[in-house]
Amino acid sequence: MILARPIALDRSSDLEPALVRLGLPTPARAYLLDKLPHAQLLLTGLGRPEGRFLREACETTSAAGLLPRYVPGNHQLRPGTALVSGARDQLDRLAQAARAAEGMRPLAAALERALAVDVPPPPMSLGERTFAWGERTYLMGVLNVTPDSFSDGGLHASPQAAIARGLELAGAGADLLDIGGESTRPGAAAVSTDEELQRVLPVIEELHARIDVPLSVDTSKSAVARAALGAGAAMVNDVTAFAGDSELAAVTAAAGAAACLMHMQGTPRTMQSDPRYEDVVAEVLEQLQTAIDRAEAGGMPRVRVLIDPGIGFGKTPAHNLFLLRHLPELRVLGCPVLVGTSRKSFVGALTGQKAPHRRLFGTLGSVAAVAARAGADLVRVHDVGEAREALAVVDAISRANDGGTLWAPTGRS
Ligand code: HH2
Repeated sequence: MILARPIALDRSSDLEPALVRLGLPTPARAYLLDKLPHAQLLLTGLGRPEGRFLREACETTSAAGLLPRYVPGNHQLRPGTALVSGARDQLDRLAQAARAAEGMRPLAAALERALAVDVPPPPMSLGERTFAWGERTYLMGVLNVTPDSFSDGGLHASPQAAIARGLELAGAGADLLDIGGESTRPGAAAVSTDEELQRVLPVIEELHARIDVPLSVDTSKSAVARAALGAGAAMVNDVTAFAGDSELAAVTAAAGAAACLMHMQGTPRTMQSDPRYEDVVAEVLEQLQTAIDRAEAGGMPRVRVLIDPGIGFGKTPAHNLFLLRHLPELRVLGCPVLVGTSRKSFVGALTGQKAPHRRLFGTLGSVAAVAARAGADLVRVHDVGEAREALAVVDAISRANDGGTLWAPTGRS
């Protein structure tokens, strides 16, 4: 029987079983993997010299550049943009040519980062644990010590209840706990530094003494972060991405802690009134890069930074879905990607569940989708045990490295 089948290609190595089936030995497979798969790179922010360089370099490397002459009808592209397409070896040569050309270093760096999206960020130590990004999807458990959080407000508002919940989340398999004392839901009331400290500090102290799960403090205030880091927290999760409190980056850096920098359009008070983007992925990327620059200016090493597209923070349901589908593109920044979809309103809109605590199944669907697309390194969830089970299956399917044992004929190299 003649069979023709398309091959599911998430990454170029997905083609390898087909090349084995063709009977090709290792060197030939490696050669073809460089030649066959094509990538499309969208470039923005180019100056005239870069545009000129790309036009010429695309000729010599045989990569195709979508420059005006390739566009039917000779439409003008927006200045500063290009779409470059080619096989892996052509794009590598293009990046090398940029590296060697005068004044093209920023272009070379951008191309190199785009070509390295499949390479996981370096492992990160948090407290006693090491997060080996790429091996599996890690789980951050949400612990809100607030009366008004959208999903669990008031449930663990006393220190005792919050500590008990933290122990429960740790027991359910959380890799990290995110402890917050101020709700970020649209329209939430602001909380004073003293009040926020009173809420989170006893919980962080006690959990740090009792469990070895690293703790993250969900705050935008440097005074809260300083106290929390002093009490044993290993990470600062700031929804303003260091744009709110100018001391926060330096405080985080001085403690040697990690930081999660999240994208948000507007402020929690206004963000959902009429969010607009022309290109949501590009705008999120640009703002996250600016946030990383702020972190570095405050003394933080890039390898201690995680990024987060900020699902539901100044985004319509359509923006959220588009971003989640394009999550792998955020990898060009080279930082681990954290995603928080848990119980959020877009899940409610899709499932018809108005009450946030009824959004578990929809949440698990979103967690499975972002983990399977290999776009998320860490997912922030309220229901840790349930997400752990879902991820055990999703990761086994989507990330499993079978080492070639299923399809490589034995005895052949
Ligand atoms: N979402 C919330 C709060 N903090 N931090 C990051 N990095 N990413 C997120 O998506 C994120 C976050 C909102 O969820 P929750 O903590 O449950 O609610 P509230 O802010 O009302 O306490």
